[in-house]
Amino acid sequence: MRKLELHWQILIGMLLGIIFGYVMTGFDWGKDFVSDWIQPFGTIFVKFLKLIAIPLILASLIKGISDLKDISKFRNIGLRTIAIYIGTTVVAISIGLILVNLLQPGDGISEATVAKLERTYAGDQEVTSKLAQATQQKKSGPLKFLEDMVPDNAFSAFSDNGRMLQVIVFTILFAISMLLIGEKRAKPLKDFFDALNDVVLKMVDLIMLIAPYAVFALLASVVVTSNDPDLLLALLKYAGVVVLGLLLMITFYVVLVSVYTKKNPFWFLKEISPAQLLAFSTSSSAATLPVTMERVEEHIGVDKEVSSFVLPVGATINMDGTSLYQGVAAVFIMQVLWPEGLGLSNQLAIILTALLASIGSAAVPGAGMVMLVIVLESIGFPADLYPVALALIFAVDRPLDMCRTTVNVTGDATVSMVVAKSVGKLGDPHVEDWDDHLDEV
Ligand code: DAS
Repeated sequence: MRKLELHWQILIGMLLGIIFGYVMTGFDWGKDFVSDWIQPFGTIFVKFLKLIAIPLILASLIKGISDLKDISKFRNIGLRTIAIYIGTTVVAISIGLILVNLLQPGDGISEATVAKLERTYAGDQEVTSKLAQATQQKKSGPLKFLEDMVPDNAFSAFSDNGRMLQVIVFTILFAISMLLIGEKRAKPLKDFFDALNDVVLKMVDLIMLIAPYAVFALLASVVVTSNDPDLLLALLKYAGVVVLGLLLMITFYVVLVSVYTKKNPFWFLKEISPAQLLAFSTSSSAATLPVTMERVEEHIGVDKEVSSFVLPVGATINMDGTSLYQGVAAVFIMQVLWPEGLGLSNQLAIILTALLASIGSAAVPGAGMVMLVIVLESIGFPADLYPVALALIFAVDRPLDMCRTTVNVTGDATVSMVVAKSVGKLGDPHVEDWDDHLDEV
């Protein structure tokens, strides 16, 4: 297995996991066996990746910013990054809205199917907890996510994976201050964080040794917990519209990489494929971030001065896949439950609120669906319809989350290449192949 390139190893692990999961669904003890004896290995792998995400952000951001030597360069990279992130997210939402209005997936849903979905999921524990999370989120004002960016205690921010944006804000302030005290005074700190960065990247290599086996466990547990096939079929057109939109978004990235950076887009997709496959398997941009950073820096050639800022920020605020999904899901729900809400003004409002909602979405599984309630809220969706609205899309949310997280990660990698190219920091890859890394391990 070790001789295969990493993405093939992961792909084989995924396929075997899917097959194993389907085989297990044939036994009445299968679901319990997978959740008791297989799923923990996937959970451990995701926990390892999350374990190093915060130290990696800290070390790489400090190294990246302190390497700049000049704050104006950081401002230049920061402004370009935010502008391009907003641009790609607006493109994503627009693609989603055009497709869902053209293809009308809501037309095919019968009253009987809505009633069955409502009976099956409206009271589901996960749906009600997502509603509760969304209600909590709704209580806060439109700029709450800005307030939340600033930690009131650095140590608590570092101790909680969900506060990645707070870690980034603290670390940027810390790194800029290092620049301001001068290279000589900051040298001991810079040497420490440079070494820490190398150590954490080597930890990524070690953790990735178990990736093929871990994705086997992750996919097997997704398959055995997937919902009743007939409901999945009823939602197939809706899921198809989301996936078609996500594929068009990948095409947009491929064109952007090819036209602007002049790099071979298929080489680009191959080199980031391990990160995409992990994003698909884990449904978590945050868990995938260490691998995304390693692939973009070592295999694409984006300078750390750019990747160390663009990727951590992207993992938390740039979710093109999620925003596209929210555009499609919001209109699909209205097509089925609230046709009178389908006016142009509401659809334009969806572009803005899906942009903000995707910025506010956490980089963890299922976050996009929670923030969808914020999008619906902004266009005056009837409050009493929320349980059945979420029940309507819940059955296919996990597979769609896997797909949209893959696009989120691909978008971050694409923007890091575009920003690097625009500031002359897109070089040649350092490592031709992952095995070169593994041979060192
Ligand atoms: N799973 C989220 C992520 O990690 C995306 C989402 O829930 O839409 O990117």
